[in-house]
Amino acid sequence: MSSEPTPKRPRTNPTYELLYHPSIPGRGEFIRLALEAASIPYNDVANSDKKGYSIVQAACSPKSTGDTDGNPPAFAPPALRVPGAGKDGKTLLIYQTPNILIYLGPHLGLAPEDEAERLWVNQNMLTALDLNNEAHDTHHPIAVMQYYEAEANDGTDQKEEALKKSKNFRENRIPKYFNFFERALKGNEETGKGKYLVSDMLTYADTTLWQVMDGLHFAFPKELEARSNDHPLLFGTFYPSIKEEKHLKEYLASDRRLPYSMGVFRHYPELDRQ
Ligand SMILES: N[C@@H](CCC(=O)N[C@@H](CS)C(=O)NCC(=O)O)C(=O)O
Repeated sequence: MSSEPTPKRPRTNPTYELLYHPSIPGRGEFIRLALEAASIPYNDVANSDKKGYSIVQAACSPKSTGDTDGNPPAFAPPALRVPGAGKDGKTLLIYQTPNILIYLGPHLGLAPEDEAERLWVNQNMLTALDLNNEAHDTHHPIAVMQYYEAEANDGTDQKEEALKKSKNFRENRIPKYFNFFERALKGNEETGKGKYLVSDMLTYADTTLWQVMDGLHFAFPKELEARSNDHPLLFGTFYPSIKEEKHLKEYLASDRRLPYSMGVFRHYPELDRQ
């Protein structure tokens, strides 16, 4: 799948290449949302070409000591390639979701000018990614490399632990994070109108938190429904407003937006509120 949102400004950006697993939103979605919110064209390498995933695998190969452009090895996707931005005008390769967002933010117009505000954006984005990681661990509390489903599991069942982990996540961690973000929105309400976490503009903290909330709606629909009235700005203003942002609305309705399946956010009804 090739990604070509309508540019909203003369194209001065290089053609960004997103290196991620094919067919799932996963952590790649945090990068896609930032690029889409800014309406900047990019190549979603593993989804745009059948052979694309081999490029991702080569970039994150456990045997790599670096690439021919002088970039050090990457541990895991998502990674971003930026032609012309590397050493001596070569292609830059960076990875780690937050690192990529921090790099892209100013280039995409999704970061405030003010240094303090930028740091606030970063800390909100990092906190939202912490929540994302905890959501992942609900179905993989023991071993990342083993399946959740018992029958596919080499006899190492993490279902029982997943039930305990999910209960704790739903009862303690979700409200703690949601209370925090509600307070952050409240503190910025005068400027951000409950729509934005920092200042009066859309930032990559907003797109990141929005994606985590959306994924949680998919994974834990009953839990989120039960909690929606506890956090009026988060559920009543922020979540519905961000998806109405012009370019995000177009993206979310497009076939570039991949459905949730077996990534970070999975819907196992037994892990949701009963
Ligand atoms: N902290 C990293 C985590 C990267 C990560 O866990 N990537 C997953 C896909 S979402 C992966 O392919 N991991 C392979 C591995 O950890 O062996 C980030 O935020 O980018």
